[in-house]
Amino acid sequence: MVEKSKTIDDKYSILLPTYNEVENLPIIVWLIVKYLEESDVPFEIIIIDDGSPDGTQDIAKKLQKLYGDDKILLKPREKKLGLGTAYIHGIKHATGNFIIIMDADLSHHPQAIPEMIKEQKKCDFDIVSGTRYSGGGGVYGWDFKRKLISRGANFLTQILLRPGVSDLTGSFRLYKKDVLQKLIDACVSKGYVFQMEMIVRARQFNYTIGEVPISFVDRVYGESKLGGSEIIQFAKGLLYLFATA
Ligand SMILES: Nc1nc2c(ncn2[C@@H]2O[C@H](COP(=O)(O)OP(=O)(O)O)[C@@H](O)[C@H]2O)c(=O)[nH]1
Ligand SMILES: [Mg+2]
Repeated sequence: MVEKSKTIDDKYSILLPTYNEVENLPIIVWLIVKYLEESDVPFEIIIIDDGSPDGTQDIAKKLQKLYGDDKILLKPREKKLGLGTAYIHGIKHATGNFIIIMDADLSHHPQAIPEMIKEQKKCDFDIVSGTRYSGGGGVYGWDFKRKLISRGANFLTQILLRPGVSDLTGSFRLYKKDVLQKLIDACVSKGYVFQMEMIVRARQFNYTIGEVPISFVDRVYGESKLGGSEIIQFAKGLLYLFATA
């Protein structure tokens, strides 16, 4: 539970990028609303849908009617333009002073959000990262290959860049808005490696980072967009960071 606090001005903008998440969107939105209302924190959900052919936007419109257009903001784009730019697009419309980024496919459970908020307040952290690789965190439903890729990517990055954060490739995080904006401006990579570059750059800028253990559950509905080309891109991005950071 997040304490009813003195910082009444804090507001949390949750960015939900979606591509073909028609089954997942109503559930994730319901869960976010439930946990944040229980915690009594001001928030808004910004849905960035990239022209999903499965009707995700129709569902998003219904959810907006249901919860109100102050709680659900729809900022769609014409076609699939990638996750990195979806965040940049979403941030432009955020009215909160904190941004939470998470996947819409139910891999990230909204119950961790109040914990991230609490952790942030503890030391006024610039960033709080959900971690699958320390404390009670974990990964469920991935096959061996996917686990190996994720672990391997984290391991390699730890060795090469020593960022001091246990989960580098995860994408369930809370940022101060101005911090996220600066990091996005500084980051050069696109795709899977983007999350890792954000943390590496955060270290360069001496931002403070807290961690909250999360359980990551593989998506039940729909398909992952991680493919072989993403893995190659990740390796290239890592080497680039190693050479320049
Ligand atoms: N707006 C937008 N969202 C995307 C795009 N690609 C993936 N997503 C969303 O980003 C989140 C993570 O994608 P996902 O395929 O689950 O990646 P994985 O968890 O690494 O397999 C999900 O909510 C997707 O719907 C994109 O090009 N545009
Ligand atoms: Mg996923």
